[in-house]
Amino acid sequence: MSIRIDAEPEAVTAERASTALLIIDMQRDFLEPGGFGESLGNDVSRLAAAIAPCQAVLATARAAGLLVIHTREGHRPDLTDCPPAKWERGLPGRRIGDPGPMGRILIRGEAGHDIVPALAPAPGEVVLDKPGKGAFCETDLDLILRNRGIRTLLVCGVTTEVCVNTTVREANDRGFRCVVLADCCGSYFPDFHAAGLAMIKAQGGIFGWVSDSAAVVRALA
Ligand code: TIU
Repeated sequence: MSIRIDAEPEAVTAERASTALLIIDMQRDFLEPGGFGESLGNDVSRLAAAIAPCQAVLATARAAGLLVIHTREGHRPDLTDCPPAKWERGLPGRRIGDPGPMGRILIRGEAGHDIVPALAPAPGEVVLDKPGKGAFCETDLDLILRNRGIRTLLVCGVTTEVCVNTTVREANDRGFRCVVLADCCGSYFPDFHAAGLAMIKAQGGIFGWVSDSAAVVRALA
């Protein structure tokens, strides 16, 4: 069954069966105080606005039977998968692997690494752990999408200019069509959020389309 989603630079048409919802890194470590986002010097309260629109899209995608994939950025407890160039980021004593109020920062299995409760994965949904910013880097995302015949990704998550943009760029080069939902994304920097979205839809949609939660709910209802 075809769906048509209002978007920029123009509406996008896709097949329901080949469309997946990809929710990137809606983790406590990025959205709540005491985690990785705050350790980098950021005001984490800026990301909360994305939660409710993500919930609306997630509920709609579940009802429509779309493949749902949640990603989590994080590392093994022994940090063997954390490049030194990445570990060096953040305030000393509050780097990846250091103890914080939500457990060790950005470490798999710790409370801060969990997805926020409002967007908790349901049984049967894919939860994909990734060591990098892009969701394809050193993961089996490409394999999963191809095995399920996915061609179009509805993309939500944080942060707009870091993990969302990196993933969308990687997805484009692998041949996937990306529809980024503006109100379902968030950044610690409003200017970067706006620029990150503008870069996707510029030049006739060089990396895909920009839409929003209401348009997806309308299209899938
Ligand atoms: N720092 C920042 O804006 N983002 C990240 O480190 N990771 C994600 O975007 N998920």
